[in-house]
Amino acid sequence: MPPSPEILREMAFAEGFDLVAFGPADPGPDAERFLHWLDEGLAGELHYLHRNRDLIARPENWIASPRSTIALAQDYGGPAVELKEGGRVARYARGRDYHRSLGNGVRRLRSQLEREGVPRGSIAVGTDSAPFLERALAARAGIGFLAKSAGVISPTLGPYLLLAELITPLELPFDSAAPGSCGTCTRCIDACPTDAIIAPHRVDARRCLSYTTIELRGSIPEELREPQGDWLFGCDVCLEVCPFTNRGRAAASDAARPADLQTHPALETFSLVGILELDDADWNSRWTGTAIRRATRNGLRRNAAVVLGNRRDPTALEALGRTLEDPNPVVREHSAWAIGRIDPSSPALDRALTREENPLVRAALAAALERR
Ligand code: B12
Ligand code: SF4
Ligand code: SF4
Repeated sequence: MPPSPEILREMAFAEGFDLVAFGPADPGPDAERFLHWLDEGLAGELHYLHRNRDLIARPENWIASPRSTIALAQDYGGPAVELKEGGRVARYARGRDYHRSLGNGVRRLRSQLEREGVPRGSIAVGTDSAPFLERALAARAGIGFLAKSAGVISPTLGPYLLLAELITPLELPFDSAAPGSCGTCTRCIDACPTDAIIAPHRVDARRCLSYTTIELRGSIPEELREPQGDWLFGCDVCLEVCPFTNRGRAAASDAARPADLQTHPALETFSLVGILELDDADWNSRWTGTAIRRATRNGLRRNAAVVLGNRRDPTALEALGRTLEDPNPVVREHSAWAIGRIDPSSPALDRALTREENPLVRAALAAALERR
C-alpha cells in the first residue's frame, strides 16, 4: 500500500524539503511555450534542451503511467555570497552542489515509496537534471506562482526556491494553485542588468548572466561584460529586487542553514585573483562538490577577469599580465579586456601583442590599446 498523502508530505519534510505539493504529471500549456521559446533561438547553446525537446514537452515519455507530480522545493535564501575581496556568486551555488543534495533527497523518497509497494521503475525523479519543465510542474502543483521573472515564487517563502519532483503513477489529491501574483510590479524586468527578461515570463537565455557566466563556453559577448558588474558566477538580481524576497521570515544565518547550504570553504578562501590563477590541482581538490564546477575552470577564470576589469582594481594588473600568457585563448582575451579597462597604458599589452598569434586575442589586445 503506498503511503497516504499526509505521510508522503511528512516523508518529504523529513528529507529537508520546505514545500510539498501534489499536481498533474503534465506541464500543461507551458509545454507549447517552451517549444516556441526554443524555436525562437532563446536557448542559445543550451543544446541539451533542443536534443530533449520532445521528451521535455511530453509526460507520456517520462514513465509508463504518469498520473501525478509530487512537487518539492527547498528554500535557499540568505545573505549575499561574496568573495573576501569582491566578486559575487548566485546564492544557489553557495554550498554543496544542489544537484547532489536535493537529488539524493528525491531518490531516497523514491526508494521509500518503492519499499512501500509502488512498482520499481514506475517513478521518475528530477532536480534540474531530468527532462521536465520543472517550473510548470511546480506551479501547477501549487508550490508557487509563475512570476514575471519566469521563476516560481512561493507567496510565503519567496523566490529563492530550488525545485525537485517525483513523477508518479499514484492517484493523489491535487493541491490548489498557490495564491499570489506579480500584480503590476515589474521590478525584476527593470533591474535585470542585461535586459534578459524580454517580456513578462520570458527570458532570453543568451543575455542572462546565469547563462553567460555558467553555461556559455568561449567568449562572453562584449556588450554583456560591463553589465556583469561584480557577478563571478550566476546572478541573483531578479530575485533580490523581488518584493516577495524574505517576506514572512528572516533569512537564515549561515550556521542555521542545513549543512549542504552552508558556504563552501572554497568561496571563503579564494579571491578573484586567486581564481584567475586557479590551477587544475586546486580546482580538482578544493572546488569538488560545488555547483560552480559547472562553469569549468577556464570559464570561471574568464569570469574572474571580467569582474576584475569591472572593479578597475590596479592591484590585479600583475596577475592579469601573467594570464596574458595563459595557454587558454579565452582567458587571454578576457585578461586583455580587463587590463584595457584598468590601465590601457600597461606595457604588458604591448609585449603580448608582439607574440600573440590568435586573431581573437590580438583583436582584444588592439581594442585595449585603443583605450590609451
Ligand atoms: C535552462 C535553464 C536556465 C537558463 C534559461 C532560463 C529561462 N528562464 O528560460 C538559464 C541558464 C538562463 C537559467 C537561469 C537561472 N536559473 Co535555471 N534552469 C534552466 C532549466 C534547466 C530549464 C528551464 C527551461 O526549460 N527554460 C525554458 C523556459 C521557456 O521555461 P521556464 O524557464 O521553465 O519558464 C516557464 C515560464 O517562463 C513559462 N512561460 C514561458 N513563456 C510564457 C509566457 C506567458 C504569458 C506565461 C504566463 C508563462 C510563460 O513557461 C515556462 C515553463 O513553465 C531549469 C530546470 C528544468 N529542467 O526545468 C532550471 C531552473 C529553471 N533554473 C533555476 C534557477 C534557480 C535559475 C537562476 C535563478 C540561477 C541563478 N541565480 O543564476 C537563474 C534565473 C534566471 C531567470 N530569470 O529565469 C531553477 C528555478 C527555480 C524557481 N523557483 O523558479 C530551476 C527550476 C532549477 C531547479 N531545479 O531548481 N536557467
Ligand atoms: S539572473 Fe540576472 S541576468 Fe538573468 S534574468 Fe535574472 S537579473 Fe537578468
Ligand atoms: S520583482 Fe515583481 S514582477 Fe518580478 S517576479 Fe517579483 S513580484 Fe513579479
